[in-house]
Amino acid sequence: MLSHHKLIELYRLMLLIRRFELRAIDERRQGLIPGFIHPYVGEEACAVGACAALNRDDVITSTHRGHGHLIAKGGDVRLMMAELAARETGYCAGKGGSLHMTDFDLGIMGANGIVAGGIPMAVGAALAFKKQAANGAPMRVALSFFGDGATNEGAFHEALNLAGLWKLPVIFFCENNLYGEGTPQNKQAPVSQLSLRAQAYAMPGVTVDGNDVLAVYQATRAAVERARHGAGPTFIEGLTYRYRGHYEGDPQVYRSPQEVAEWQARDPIPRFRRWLVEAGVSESDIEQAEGQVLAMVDEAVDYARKAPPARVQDALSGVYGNAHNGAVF
Ligand SMILES: Cc1ncc(C[n+]2csc(CCOP(=O)(O)OP(=O)(O)O)c2C)c(N)n1
Ligand SMILES: [Mg+2]
Repeated sequence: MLSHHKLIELYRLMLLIRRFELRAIDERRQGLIPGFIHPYVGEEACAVGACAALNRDDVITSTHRGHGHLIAKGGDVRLMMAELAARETGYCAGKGGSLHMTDFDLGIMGANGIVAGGIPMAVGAALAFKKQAANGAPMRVALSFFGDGATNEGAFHEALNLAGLWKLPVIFFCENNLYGEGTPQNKQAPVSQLSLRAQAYAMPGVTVDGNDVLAVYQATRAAVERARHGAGPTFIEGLTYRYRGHYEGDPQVYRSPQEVAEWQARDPIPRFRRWLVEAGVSESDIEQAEGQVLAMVDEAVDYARKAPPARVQDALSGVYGNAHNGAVF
């Protein structure tokens, strides 16, 4: 069982993702942030539950809906907000925006604008980890986040095939939010339970309530144990839902307000808050975490506002290298 401290940490991180994104949406409307945002609002339990089962030196790959993954793996919200605001002090020196934030020190191999693009990257990392472990290093684990739509891409199937064949230490975490852009799942795949797809690649596939942070944590923990002990990959499907559009500004003609309301009744954040209170965590500890989150988001906006804008003359530096070392290849 998790300690009180760790339980509050799960709540704090989910709330930080929610508040960070709602604030970013607001700041975008007011002009601080150019470019697109694909909000993760509603899906926070997936990122937080899964990353809570990883070590700092394990790695994740992310998606176009990546803010939650970064924050859950320890990403700095000041550098994230500065990046969204196209500032020189942001994660990619203000040149990448929402879709490219990366932090190798934290094992974050990057947000990714290419649907399913992160999945083979995680398999490559897992192959390296397996080879390093054969030379005596502790086994590290790679976890790839991707959506339901990504499971219809060739890259998904090729990556799972090799991971299953080579028994690599990788976890495939599918955030099934029922839609790929505006296309509902029954119009894009012949199976509705996506974890069944794991069978074709000789790995366990489990479906969990992706709005229950503890259920996600437990499933991921079991998968991490398997991977660390050389038993190979696991596919986890988290059933969840995004409360906002595919992108901020999406008119959402493909779904009904009733459907959204039904899922909002299962919001992972107030649900876990109620659970914490029932489990004996004090109101004051919870409120303290809530206060910290608000202060961090305010500080992130302040940091972004004060930072210098990205400069046109730096546009070609760091394109293929570390954005901070100015290298051009
Ligand atoms: C290879 C590729 N094809 C198409 C797109 C356009 N696109 C961006 S997001 C998206 C939907 C992805 O759906 P899903 O994987 O379920 O993720 P979700 O947006 O629901 O989180 C599509 C088709 C893209 N970015 N990359
Ligand atoms: Mg989806």
